[in-house]
Amino acid sequence: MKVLGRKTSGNVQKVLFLLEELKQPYEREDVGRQFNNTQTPDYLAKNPNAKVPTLVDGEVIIWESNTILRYIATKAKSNLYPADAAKRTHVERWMDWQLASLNNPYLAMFREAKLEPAKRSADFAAQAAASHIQVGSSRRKPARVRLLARSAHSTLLGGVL
Ligand SMILES: N[C@@H](CCC(=O)N[C@@H](CS)C(=O)NCC(=O)O)C(=O)O
Repeated sequence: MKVLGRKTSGNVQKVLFLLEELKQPYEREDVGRQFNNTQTPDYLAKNPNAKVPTLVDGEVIIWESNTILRYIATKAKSNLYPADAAKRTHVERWMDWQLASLNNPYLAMFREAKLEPAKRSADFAAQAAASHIQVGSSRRKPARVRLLARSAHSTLLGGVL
């Protein structure tokens, strides 16, 4: 399998984490942002959204990171993506939740968290709380964003990850 995508992308990283976790052999090629190579006819033929990651597995070409994760786990018959329909929903609901409910507010918070506190919007703290995201700081990382490990979330995030 070949992962097309820069390793600084979170969506690429989740694919790499799964491949490593399942000990699957793979190659990775630098694509995206600073490499300025997502608008080529060759890449657009593989991924019409011009985003990363894209997975190439022989004749099979897949875009959308969560779809790629499901493909890899299914192919490897991993219990990270259970065959049992009911058990599987426990993984899928969090993947769907991440995409539909967490991702956009998280990205907004992530970008704003890098700013000096004085430059953040007035409702930054309220938005962070509403989106289950906590912004903190440490000496090593001036701004960090982390998902609150609330009991409601930790059951599965903690259980699966
Ligand atoms: N929903 C898509 C989002 C893909 C996406 O937005 N990827 C970002 C990186 S995280 C990207 O391609 N940015 C532009 C670039 O790197 O050229 C997925 O999960 O694969």
